[in-house]
Amino acid sequence: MKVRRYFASSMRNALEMIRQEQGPDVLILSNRRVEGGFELLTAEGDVDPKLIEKFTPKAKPRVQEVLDDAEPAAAAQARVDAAPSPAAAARETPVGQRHFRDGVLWTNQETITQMQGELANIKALLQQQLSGIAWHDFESRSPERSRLLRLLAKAGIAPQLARQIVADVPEHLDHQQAWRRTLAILAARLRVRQDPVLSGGGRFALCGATGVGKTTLTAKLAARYALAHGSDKVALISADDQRLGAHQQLKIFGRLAGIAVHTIRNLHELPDCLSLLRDKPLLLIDSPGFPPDDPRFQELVATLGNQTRPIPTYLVLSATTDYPSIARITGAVANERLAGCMLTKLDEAAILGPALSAIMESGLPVAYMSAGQHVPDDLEQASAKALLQRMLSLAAAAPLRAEAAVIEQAFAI
Ligand SMILES: Nc1nc2c(ncn2[C@@H]2O[C@H](COP(=O)(O)OP(=O)(O)O)[C@@H](O)[C@H]2O)c(=O)[nH]1
Ligand SMILES: [Mg+2]
Repeated sequence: MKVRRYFASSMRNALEMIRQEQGPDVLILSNRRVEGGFELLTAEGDVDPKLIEKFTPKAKPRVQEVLDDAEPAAAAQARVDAAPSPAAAARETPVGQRHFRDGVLWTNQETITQMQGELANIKALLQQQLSGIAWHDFESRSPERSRLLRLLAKAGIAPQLARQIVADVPEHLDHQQAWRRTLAILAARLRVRQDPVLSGGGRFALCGATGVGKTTLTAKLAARYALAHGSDKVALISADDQRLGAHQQLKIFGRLAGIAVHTIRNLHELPDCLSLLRDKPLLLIDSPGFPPDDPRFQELVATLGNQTRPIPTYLVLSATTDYPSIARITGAVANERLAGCMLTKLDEAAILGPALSAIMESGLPVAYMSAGQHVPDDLEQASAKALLQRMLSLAAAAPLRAEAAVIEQAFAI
C-alpha cells in the first residue's frame, strides 16, 4: 500500500485533484488544514485491511460522496474547516466536538445517511411527545376549548386552523354559547360571493385540477343563464386542449342546449375569440385541468387575469379532495388574482371540514356549489350556513371520534 499526499488551496480542489488522478474509488485516510490550504492523505494500491477497518467501518468513502458531502459548500466546508489537525485537535477542540478524531473526516455516505435517519426519528419522536404534552396541558387548562377542538377535528377542520378558531372563543362561555361562537367564527371565515355569474352576466373563467367538475359547472351555469335570458345570450369558450374529447364534451352540450361553443387551441387565440364574442351578455371559459405545481396552471390563471379587461377566474375545487391536496392547489395559486372558488361533488364527500379548511385558509370566497351531476339542476349559490350545516351533519354521521393524534397535530411544533 502506498500513502499519497495531496495539497490544494481548498478542500474541494484537493478532492477534485484526487478524483482526477485516482478516480472516484479511493480511500481518504485523513484531511487537515495546513498553512495555505488543505492536506489530504489517500491510500493507493492494496490497502491494509486493518487500515480500512480503522478508517471506514462500513464502506469505502468515494470521492463523489465526499464531494456530495461538501455541498452545500458553505455548510459542509465549515465542517471540513472545523476538522482539526491531529496535534491541534487535543489543544483546540472542545470535548463535545471531538468527532473528527485524529483529523479524519468521516465521509462514509452510508454512515451519514444512517445517522440522518436516526436523528430524524428522534426529532419526530420528540415533536410528537411535545405536541402530546402541549395538548394534555391545554386540555387540563382549557377543558371547554379542548372539547370544541375535538368537535372541529371530528368535522375534519384542519388541526392548526381549529386551534386558531377556538383561541378566539372566550373562556367564560358555557358549552352551548361557546359552540355557537365557534360556528359564528367559522361562518365569518368562510367567505361567500353572492351569485356573481348568473345575476349580472359578464365574462368568467373556470380553472382547477382535472376531473373536479369544471366543464360540468360551465354547462350548468350556461344552461341556467340560457333558461332565464335565452340561449343566444350566452357563449362558451372551450380552452381545454389537454383532455381527449374535452372540446367535444362541451360542443355536444352546446348543440343540445342551443348555446354557441367556440374552441381555442391555445391561450394565444383567446384575445381574438374574446373580441369575436364581445357582445354576448354571458361568456364562460372552460379550461384544461393541471396539477397544482404545473407552471401551465399559473400561466393560465395569469393570462386570464392579464387581459385588457381581466377575466374574473374561479378555482373549481372538489369537496372530495383531502386537505393536503386541496391546500396544495389553493397554495399554488395563492399569488394569482382569483375572483373566488366553486365547490363541487358535495354529494360525494363523506367529510367536509378538509375542503372548507383549505378554502377558509386561502381566503377565497365561494361563489357556487354543486351536489350532483345533473345539468342544470345540481347547482346552488354558495351559502356559508348551508356548507357548515352540511359539514356538521356529515360529522354527526361519522362513525369515528377524532383521534387524539389528529388533535395533537394542532399543537405540533
Ligand atoms: N357526484 C358529482 N359528480 C360531479 C359533480 N360535478 C361534476 N361531476 C362529475 O365529475 C366528472 C368530471 O367532471 P368534468 O366536468 O368533466 O370535470 P373537469 O375535468 O374538471 O372538466 C364527470 O363525471 C361529472 O359528471 C358533482 O357535483 N357531483
Ligand atoms: Mg373539463
